[in-house]
Amino acid sequence: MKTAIVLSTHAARFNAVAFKGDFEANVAKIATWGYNGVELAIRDPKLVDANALLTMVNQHGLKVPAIGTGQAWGEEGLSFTDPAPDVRAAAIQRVCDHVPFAARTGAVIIIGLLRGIVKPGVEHEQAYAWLVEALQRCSATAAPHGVRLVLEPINRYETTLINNVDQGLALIEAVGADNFGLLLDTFHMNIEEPTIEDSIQAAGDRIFHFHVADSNRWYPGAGHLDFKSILDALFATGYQGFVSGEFMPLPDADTSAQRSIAHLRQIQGG
Ligand code: LER
Ligand code: MN
Repeated sequence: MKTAIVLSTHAARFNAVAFKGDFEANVAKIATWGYNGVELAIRDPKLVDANALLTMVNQHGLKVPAIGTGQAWGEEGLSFTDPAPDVRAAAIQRVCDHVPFAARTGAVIIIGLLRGIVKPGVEHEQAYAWLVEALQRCSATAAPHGVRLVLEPINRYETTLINNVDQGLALIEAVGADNFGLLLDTFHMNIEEPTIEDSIQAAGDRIFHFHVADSNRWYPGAGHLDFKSILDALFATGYQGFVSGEFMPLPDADTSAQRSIAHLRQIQGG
C-alpha cells in the first residue's frame, strides 16, 4: 500500500520564506512517519516555484500523487458550471495550467468543487452539459502529456453535481476520455453510497485516486468505517495508486496523521 496525505499549502505564499520553512518541516515529518507521498493543493500553478517544491519533496523521498484544485473555486470562484462564459473559460484554463507540473510528478489533477454547483437560474441539464464539455477539453489537453484527471463524487451537502459513484460513471461515459476517471473519498461514500464496497467494485479500474477519512471525517480508526473491508475491496479492483489521507486535523494535525497510517498499516498486516 502506498500512502499519502493531503498537505495544505497556499500556493500564493509558497515563496515566502516562513511558509516555505513550515512547509518543509511538514514534509519532513510526513516522510518520517512513513508516508510515501504528499497530495498538494495548488490554487494557481503560475504562483508556484515548481522546481523548488519538487526538489524539496523529492529530497524527503516523497512523491506527489495528486494535485487539488479546489482553492481556485474557494478563493476565486472559478467553476466549470458558472453561467458566465469567461468564468467557465478561466476554470478550464486553470486546470490546463496544472498539466505541466502534473506531467512532471505523475500526479492526477483533481476536479473537486471546481466543477461548481448548479447556480440559481441555471438548469441542471445545462450545468451538466457545461461540465461534460469542460472535462472533454481538459482531458484532451492532458492526454498527450500522459496526465489523468479525476472527478470526485462529493456529498449532497457540498454540491448538487455528481454526488455518488453511479453518477460519476455516467459522467465518465458522457465525457468519453480514457484519461478521465474518479477519485473516491470514503467520507463522501459513507453518506451517499448504499454499500461502499459494492460501489468501489462498480467503479473498478476507473478509480484513479482514493481519499480516506472515517465516518466523522477524523482519521481512519476514529469512526465506524471498516477500513479492512474497504481497502480489500479497493485492492481487489487492481488499484495500484495511493491511499491518501484527507481528514480533519484532530485532535491535532500530527497526531491524526500518525494514527491514520498506524491504523491502515495494522489493517493491511492483519
Ligand atoms: C476534497 O477532496 C473533498 O473531499 C471535499 O469535501 C472538499 O470540499
Ligand atoms: Mn476528498
